[in-house]
Amino acid sequence: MKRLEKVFLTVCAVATVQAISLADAHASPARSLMQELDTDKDGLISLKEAVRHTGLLRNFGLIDDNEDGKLSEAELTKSKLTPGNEKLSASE
Ligand SMILES: [Ca+2]
Ligand SMILES: [Ca+2]
Repeated sequence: MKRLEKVFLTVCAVATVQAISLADAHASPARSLMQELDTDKDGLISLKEAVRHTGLLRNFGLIDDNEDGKLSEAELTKSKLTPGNEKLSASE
């Protein structure tokens, strides 16, 4: 019984790790940045929040399409200047 429990727990752990890495692989760069930098969870990355990410900060003004001083996930998704979006082909 003990042995079986151990095997079961190991299988669970492996499945969890696989699920996490799978989710990571599917997460868009925009989504990852939002999760990483949006510390106040308002769904926008402010200039203050972007300070922690130099690559994003450098292009902040260019990615901020509506110039409200904050980056939405939509703005991050469509801009090829968003770190991680380089591989996506430009659609313009
Ligand atoms: Ca925020
Ligand atoms: Ca904006």
